[in-house]
Amino acid sequence: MSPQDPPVQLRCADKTLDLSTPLVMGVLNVTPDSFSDGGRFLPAAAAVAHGLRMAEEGAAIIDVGGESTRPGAGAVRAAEELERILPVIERLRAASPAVISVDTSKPEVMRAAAAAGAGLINDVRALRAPGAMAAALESGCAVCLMHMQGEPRTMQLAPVYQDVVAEVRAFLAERAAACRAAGFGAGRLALDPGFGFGKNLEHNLALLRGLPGLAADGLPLVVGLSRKAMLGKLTGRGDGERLAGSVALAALAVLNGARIVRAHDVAATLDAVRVAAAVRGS
Ligand code: 8Y7
Repeated sequence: MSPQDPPVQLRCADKTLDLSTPLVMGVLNVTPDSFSDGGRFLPAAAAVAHGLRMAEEGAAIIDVGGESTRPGAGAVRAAEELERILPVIERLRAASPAVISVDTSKPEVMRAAAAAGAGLINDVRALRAPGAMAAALESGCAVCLMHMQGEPRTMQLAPVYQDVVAEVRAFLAERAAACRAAGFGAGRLALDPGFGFGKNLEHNLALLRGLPGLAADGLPLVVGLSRKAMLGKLTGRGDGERLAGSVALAALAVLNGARIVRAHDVAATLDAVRVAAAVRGS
């Protein structure tokens, strides 16, 4: 970024994020397999406490998700998703200055989450669900448009591209253009290549190398690499042992231009992001 450029900002309803230094988005999964004994009872208090801890560690954004989008995951009804996330959004909103993000593709969930205080919609389907574009537009929230090939249940079976970087870039440009045509103003959009969403290891590595050219129109880039399967392939480590690899990828992503890094381990990731940003000179 040259000194004459306007500051990069993300307008998240009543809050504005300054992206002139890269930020960390903390992952807060509110699904039965994350904050409970596996039964129906979802202790919102535990999820809120974890969200507040991530904010204290320096997360500028807390990404609250009630529908698992991990490879192989099934669908969740809107009512159930709302029952999981609304109490958490309301309480985080009241207790923390962080921007609350809602990880959803459903228009009714977008509307209710925005009314409860969310400022960012993180949609792995990039507002392609019927009604999602209008709901997101009216919400006043910023939107993260992510690329995914296929659907979570089957996307990792056999992802195929001719040129993964070109195809992801074209998809993101098309979704950004559709949003602008629908009325999204400057500063309300961010783009994400969707690491691991219908991508094998070679695809993910190509996207990481190609990151500097992915958002040709200058929209801020979000990346999510934390604990992902590509780290298992590269290091041989299981889910709980990927902190060092995740932090390395976060630094490389920022060096290649990422402005927001979605991560589970906020304190360590923020250190890596600050170091990489200093090297990059942003
Ligand atoms: C991403 C994401 C997930 C990502 C964005 C996981 C919800 C899988 N990954 N959202 N969500 N980018 N924007 O392993 O990479 O966290 S879920």
